[in-house]
Amino acid sequence: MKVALITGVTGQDGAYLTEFLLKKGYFVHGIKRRSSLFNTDRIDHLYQDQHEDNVKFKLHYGDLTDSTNLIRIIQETQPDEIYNLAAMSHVRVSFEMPEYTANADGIGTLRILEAIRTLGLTKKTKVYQASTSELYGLVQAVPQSESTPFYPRSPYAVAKIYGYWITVNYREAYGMFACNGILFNHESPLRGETFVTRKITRAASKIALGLQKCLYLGNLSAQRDWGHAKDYIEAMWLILQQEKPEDYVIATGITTTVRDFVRMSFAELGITIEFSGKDENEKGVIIDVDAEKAKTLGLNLNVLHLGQTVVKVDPKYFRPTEVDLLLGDPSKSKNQLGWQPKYDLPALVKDMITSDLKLMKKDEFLKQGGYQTLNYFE
Ligand code: NDP
Ligand code: GDR
Repeated sequence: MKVALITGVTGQDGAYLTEFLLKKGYFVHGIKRRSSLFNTDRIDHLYQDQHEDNVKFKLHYGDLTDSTNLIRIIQETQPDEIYNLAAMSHVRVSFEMPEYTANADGIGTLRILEAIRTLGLTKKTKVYQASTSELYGLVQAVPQSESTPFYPRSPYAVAKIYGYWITVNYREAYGMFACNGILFNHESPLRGETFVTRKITRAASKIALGLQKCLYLGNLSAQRDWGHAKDYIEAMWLILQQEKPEDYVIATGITTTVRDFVRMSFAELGITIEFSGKDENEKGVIIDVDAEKAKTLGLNLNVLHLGQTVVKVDPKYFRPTEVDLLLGDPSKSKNQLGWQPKYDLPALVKDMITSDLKLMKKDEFLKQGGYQTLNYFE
């Protein structure tokens, strides 16, 4: 039985990858951080009572900033494959926490690689490093491929560029099977709530139910190459199953503005939005509602009115330096890995809206029953 160790197991990708590897028959170890509240929501359905026989999924407390902890976990678990997914992954937040981001996302990668070397596992343990399209940053060329030069635009991207190169260096210096997946943005119903797609699908669902009036966003003109996380974690696995260790771009090859993602999300709920104005004064207004569609979704769009402003710009979400355009060229991964995504953008939006509408209806139901908030101090 193959053994995998996943850092960042409680995150979006960690959850999907755990499910995928368990289905493939792996024994999966995951590293989770200690927190004062439960942080395993995304993987609770996969967790087994550790007293049962045949346990195939085990969690270990750990942190990418703690070398000795990582060395001990890797020694105990002797993994065939390590997927290094843990990171302070929010680009905007990295401007507020640059030093921590460098430590976890940059040096954290080194700690994993060095632990493998220290333990004499360089020939046994393969490493997948979660690199990112943010490395391309300020546009040098489009579409962006494995040979496009990098120009990072945030403390996050600068930390990840260290992770990228230290992975290449350990591969070349010590013959390790260590690879970078340069993944473009990938989303899902499990996406963190403060990333733009999930922020939009949650807010659109709430607005359609009359639970929220307006959605405040930053740069609506940013363009991203968005795919589905379920497709992208499969590419991670494929990268480690090849004969030779190499780096791969994983993307859809289509780019879309944040503004269009907003339009598509509302449209999925039967609401047509038109944008007007410029920069900080741009706003999105309802110009039509599709009563038939709303009915099939169990929505009463009477809570909305034509001309209602449902999207506004709040400059606090602008970034000191922005990445304007990401568009990946996935030719190498399609040709060499045989990777083929199953979801396109409309299918992704539909999946996220379906899931968030269900969640928000639950909220609405609880609110009607008087259970909106739980006050611990009552
Ligand atoms: P998430 O933010 O959803 O998950 C990040 C995970 O890392 C969480 O489990 C988090 O734990 C954990 N983590 C954060 N800091 C530490 C630390 N110091 N020590 C140990 N664990 C830590 O990210 P995604 O799942 O979306 O992304 C996975 C990886 O891929 C990340 O490295 C990200 O930077 C990278 N990436 C993501 C892309 C995307 O579009 N999603 C695209 C390209 C790269 P906790 O749950 O406790 O917060
Ligand atoms: P990104 O994702 O920075 O590309 O990093 P995010 O969803 O945060 O932003 C995408 C674009 O949308 C613009 N934007 C907003 N972003 C957020 N979060 N909130 C807003 O209100 C908002 N309004 C507009 C942003 O300016 C940006 O241009 C993600 C992360 O998962 C990284 O870890 C990963 O490496 C990259 O994708 C690839």
